[in-house]
Amino acid sequence: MDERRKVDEKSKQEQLDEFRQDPEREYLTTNQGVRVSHTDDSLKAGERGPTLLEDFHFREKLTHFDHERIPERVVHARGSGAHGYFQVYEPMTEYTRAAFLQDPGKKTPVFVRFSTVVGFRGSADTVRDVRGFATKFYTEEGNYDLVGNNMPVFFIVDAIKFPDLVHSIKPEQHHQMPQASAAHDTFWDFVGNLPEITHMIMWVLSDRALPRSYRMMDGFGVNTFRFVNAEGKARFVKFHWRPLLGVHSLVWDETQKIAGKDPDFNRRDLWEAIEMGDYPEFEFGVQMIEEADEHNFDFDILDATKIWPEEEVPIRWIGKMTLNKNPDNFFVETEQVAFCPANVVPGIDLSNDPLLQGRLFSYLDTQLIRLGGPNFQEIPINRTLAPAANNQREGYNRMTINRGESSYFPNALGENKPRPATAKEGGFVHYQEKIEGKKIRARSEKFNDHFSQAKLFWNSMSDAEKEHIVKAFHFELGKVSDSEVRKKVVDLINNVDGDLAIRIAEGIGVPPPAEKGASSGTKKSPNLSQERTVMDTIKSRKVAILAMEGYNHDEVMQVKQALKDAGAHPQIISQFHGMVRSADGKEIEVDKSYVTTTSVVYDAVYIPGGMHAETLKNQGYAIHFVNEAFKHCKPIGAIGEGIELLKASGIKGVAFVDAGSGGEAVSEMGVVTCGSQGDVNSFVEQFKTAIARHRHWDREKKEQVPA
Ligand code: HDD
Repeated sequence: MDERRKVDEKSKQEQLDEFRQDPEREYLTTNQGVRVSHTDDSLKAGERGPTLLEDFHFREKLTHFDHERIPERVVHARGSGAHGYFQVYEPMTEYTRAAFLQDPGKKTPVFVRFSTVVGFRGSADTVRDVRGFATKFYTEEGNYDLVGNNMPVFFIVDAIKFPDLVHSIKPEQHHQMPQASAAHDTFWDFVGNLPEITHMIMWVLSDRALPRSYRMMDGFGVNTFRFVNAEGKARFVKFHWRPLLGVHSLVWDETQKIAGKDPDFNRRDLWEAIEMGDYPEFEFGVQMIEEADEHNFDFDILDATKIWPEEEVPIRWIGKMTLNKNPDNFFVETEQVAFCPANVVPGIDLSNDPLLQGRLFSYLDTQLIRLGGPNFQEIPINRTLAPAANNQREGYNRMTINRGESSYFPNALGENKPRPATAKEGGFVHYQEKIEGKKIRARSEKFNDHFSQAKLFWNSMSDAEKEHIVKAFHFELGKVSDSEVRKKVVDLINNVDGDLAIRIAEGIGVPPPAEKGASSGTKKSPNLSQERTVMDTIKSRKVAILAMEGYNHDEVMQVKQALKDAGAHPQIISQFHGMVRSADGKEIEVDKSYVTTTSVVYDAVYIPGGMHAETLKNQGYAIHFVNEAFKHCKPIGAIGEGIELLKASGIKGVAFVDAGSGGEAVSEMGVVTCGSQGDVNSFVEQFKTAIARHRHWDREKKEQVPA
């Protein structure tokens, strides 16, 4: 066994243990370890006199505090991290020599950071934005970083335009508004002038930009990489993550409300899920293209504004990642983690994708200043498990105590160590690609089809998804004050789909395009639609149970237990915290009160039977709760007298069973009702099915709900 494999037996968690400090230490000390006797008053010349410079404890405490902030990431400033592990399903030896992709029995530690892109570090989680999905694999051959997003394409084809893109979407220069939003003039001005952005715009205006949870979104490497096997044979690859819980989104109105009620919504969801043992799981997939087929597609496979449609290049699911531990310290782990697409291991190589090429420079460059100099790889979260050994020395915050006098190669004094490794010894050998060409600022012609895949995406959406995209355009462009900017975007979209351009124009007060655009294709790629995602589980869904004095205890206990058994998290909500009494004198503990929670943070709501319905139907809070859940297309269940609240809340267009009836429960558009004499088991089954569907978009056709 060679040296690298031995170190893998030490887990990342064990490595981090060396740096963990628990709060059980008895005495407060200075950074020099000297015990402090008093920390409430500074050292003064007399009880009412000035503070003395010699108060080293005061000075040290304040000095450290004054320097606690580091620059936030220029993009992806707001993020949340988690530890976990990755396992491959079967040896990938035929395609790659990467050691972590060979042995299904091996667990490779990972750290993942999910993020929004545009907002500052303290911005809200639920804004319309791309989500970052960056994974650091601590492999036995060194760190491999897959720095991806939850959308498979990007805004631009060449990294040289990245500063322009980011300047346009960030808050405007003169007044620093708006926060964490693309809905303003400069971004849409940029869009209208850059046709290559069109495909990505379709994704950003779709429901993908509003994930219900970091645990319920896809991940994509976006750029084209290579797999290289031990014989040196290479294939082009694209990487994918897919969540086992399916890809689910919030509703736009809901995201805006959550941004106020719980700006940490996605962060909290990830944290709580891991604490409760609902470990997020993602399957890892690859699409592979043989080198010989490089030019056999309508698109250029090095163009990051294009997908490789699954119909043409199937995805092979080769492994699974499980996130099972929250960080102990947000700053030290999640804030200081540093990802870089250039961090690859033998068996995974780069391509000439011009977006990727520029990224290879940018990440290290930004980290040098963000993390205070060239030694940030020594920060515990960034350390490799394979020992790093080279002749780099000194610089700010150097931690490693290198021994010996030589720090150069070749050397005789240090027996010529550390020396380069051959490929057989695990050395990274860059794939030998033959390159011939002129030194020019240009791109290949195939990059210039900006509309076919935007149209493919549009064609693949369900009616509800299409409607959401149109509404998103109405919001985003509706916020643009310059009508010329708005018009230019409508003209751009006219190249994708004439009808879509007309629908957008209608909502934003600009004339439709003079000539309806020619359709750029009728092809579909069905898996692009979220309608095809996993909809057979209610695991980790939050279900609100509204209960006031007089609720039906036995029924609540039965439904609550059934939901729990299926992996959901039911919570009792009542006017006040404490206990609430049932009709037959039993009690149940309230989880959240009317002032501490709101319908927008739940996935479903259930109104039990019992006399409490008389109170509920006269409470604005309860009426609004149900009403809003209905508007946001969430599953709603009601039994017996609970149905009265549905009626009081103004829900129309859905048939309820009679409150006092018997028989099976009835489910319509995700509203499940069961009479007080009815079959609660059938209610539970139908309610679970409705929750598993996540949202019931057919309700959106009934715009009558005022919430
Ligand atoms: Fe980037 C951060 C993803 C293009 C320059 N990027 C960053 C993060 C993610 C991505 C997930 C946050 C990592 C973390 O959690 O710390 N970026 C992408 C994807 C791209 C992409 C999927 C397209 C394929 N990025 C891109 C380009 C450039 C950058 C073209 C510049 C040439 N990205 C950066 C950066 C950041 C960054 C400025 C900010 C903080 C950092 O790197 O460490 O260097």
